[in-house]
Amino acid sequence: MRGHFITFEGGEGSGKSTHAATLAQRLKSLGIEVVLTREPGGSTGAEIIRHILLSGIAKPLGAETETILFAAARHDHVLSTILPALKAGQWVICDRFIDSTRVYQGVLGKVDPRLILGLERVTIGPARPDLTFILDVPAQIGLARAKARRGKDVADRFEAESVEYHEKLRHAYRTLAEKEPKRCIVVDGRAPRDVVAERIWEAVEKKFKL
Ligand code: Z5A
Repeated sequence: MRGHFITFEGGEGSGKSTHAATLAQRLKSLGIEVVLTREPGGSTGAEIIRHILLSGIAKPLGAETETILFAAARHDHVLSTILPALKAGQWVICDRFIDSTRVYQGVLGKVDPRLILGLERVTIGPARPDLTFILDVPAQIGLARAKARRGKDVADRFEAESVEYHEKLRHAYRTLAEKEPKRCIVVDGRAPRDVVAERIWEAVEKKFKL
């Protein structure tokens, strides 16, 4: 039987990595085999492309080229990591996936939706998420958390964008969730960590009848 595929989405510092890892741990404690992965990245080829994208050197090439690079990374990730795990009956938890492209490159980057959806169809094949958590926090809070965690390191290509940009992202994620209510659940990421984790767990228990 195919395993289940859960993705985490949201703005910078919204708590995706924290809650993807917490959920993976809780599922593992029940004896479930889990692959915890991320985008861009999650496979050897995709991690190389991640460096190019987050360094910002591809930004001058334009939003379309960045979109194609994200798609190339996803193609390798899906083929090398996600599909083999799902076929083996494992659960896959992924920190960012197709909705990041739809929001960052599509809504914010104004890339033609036909290119976004065409690349999506080609790269993901049957690897469509069963459930997506959208962690919702005001941009100021997310950016402050990311900055505190980063310390003296330089902000990456996306973190360096303005607060206004990050607020638009938040709005775009909420709109996306309204369009796909069966797959997407918006979780208030401002709540304390254990409260957020419990909300996520309740939704997983309900969806997959654990
Ligand atoms: N991108 C794209 O444009 N198109 C695409 O198709 C894809 C990606 C796939 C990847 O950046 C960038 O690529 C991303 C979009 C773009 N850029 N942005 N912005 P990344 O992987 O380096 O970073 P990120 O995905 O944005 O995640 P992040 O900054 O690591 O944040 P996070 O995973 O959402 O948050 P976190 O690491 O779990 O938490 C941040 C801090 O807050 C940390 O210290 C936690 O301990 C703390 N935290 C977490 N939850 C709480 C609560 N509830 N209360 C208080 N503090 C908390």
